[in-house]
Amino acid sequence: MNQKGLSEKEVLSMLDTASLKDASYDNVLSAMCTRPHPIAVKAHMQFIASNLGDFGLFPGTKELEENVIRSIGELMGDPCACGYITTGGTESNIQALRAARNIAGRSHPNMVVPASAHFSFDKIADLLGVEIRKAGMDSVFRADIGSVEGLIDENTIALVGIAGSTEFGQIDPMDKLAKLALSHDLALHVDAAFGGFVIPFLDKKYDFDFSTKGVTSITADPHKMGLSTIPAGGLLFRDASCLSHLEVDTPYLSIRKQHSLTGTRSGAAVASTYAVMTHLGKDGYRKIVDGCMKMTARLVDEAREIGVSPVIDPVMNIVALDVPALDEVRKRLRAKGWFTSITRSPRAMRLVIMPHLTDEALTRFIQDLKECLGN
Ligand code: 0PR
Repeated sequence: MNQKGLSEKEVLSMLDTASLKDASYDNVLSAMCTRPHPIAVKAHMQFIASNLGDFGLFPGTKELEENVIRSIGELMGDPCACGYITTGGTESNIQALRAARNIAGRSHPNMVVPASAHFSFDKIADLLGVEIRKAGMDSVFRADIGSVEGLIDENTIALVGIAGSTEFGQIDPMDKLAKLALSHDLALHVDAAFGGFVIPFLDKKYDFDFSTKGVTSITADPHKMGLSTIPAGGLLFRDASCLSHLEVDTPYLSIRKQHSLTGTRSGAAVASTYAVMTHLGKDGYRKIVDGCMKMTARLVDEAREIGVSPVIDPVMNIVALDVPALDEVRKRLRAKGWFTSITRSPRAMRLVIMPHLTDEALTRFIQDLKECLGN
């Protein structure tokens, strides 16, 4: 740190230099985050000093959080669900499994997740001392129910289902996982970090939320397709008593107990989520999801025209394209400014069609892809 501070102008100019090095999202096809909605940014700034870690000081923000949880709960099939706004999918997944572990009280606990689970579950295994068992996939990259069942034993505390898998955007057969969970008396956590703000707005209906009996907790992130600001994750439990299994005593705060993983936590992200959800409403989100799905369909059609097929028919706005000479093509696309990512098995080009993508950008991408393939 400098001994003497620099002027505001100097500092802001340094920030400009740094921000110019960052991706602008225009050419980003690898991210599950996007530019937040302008009203989310305004709300975030208004609540920039609010700390829900000590919510006795911020009852107004706390009310907004209760409202937001009710709205997300309603979207997830249970307006009475309880929970809180986390820092993102990782924290929500950690807390859901922590509650399940504490409730089950096994000495050598294990969880059964599909092989498609996000890497946050590897962190959970390490942090919580819960063995991770990875079940196989069916031919379209959904959890194979036979494989899940085969991994359950007397020390299993929870099953995990993914609604919007990170690599393929696939939805696990939640009704079947729920039946398994109920018959073995296990928690069923649904990771809808991405899909939570997509699936309710798709034309096709899927079992994935609290309307399916047996689903005990859900992750659904406002800072992904919810268009809120970072860090805004959603964690919901069907049963309010689950939160008490996460509580610690906080004798010197304005509140007696705390159930969040972090101490100090952003009230700004809560206000931002409240603002964007209230402003867009279900119709607004449907329009956004419709737009992303139309672009996804166009991408698949036009990729097929240049000889590239998707690994599966996309369920949501995530496409895995079976591109020959994948590494070389991605390198060439990168040189043209595009950010793409990959799936692990099979290796394919993974593209996430977020609301920041425009039809014009998609036209340029297809043209560039065609050139990079050497067609
Ligand atoms: N669950 C699922 C299904 C996810 O896809 C992700 C993140 C998480 C949990 C964890 O969420 P947080 O990152 O909020 O803790 N999926 C993206 C991924 O790993 C996150 C991401 C977002 C990556 C933007 C890159 C990026 O630019 O691919």
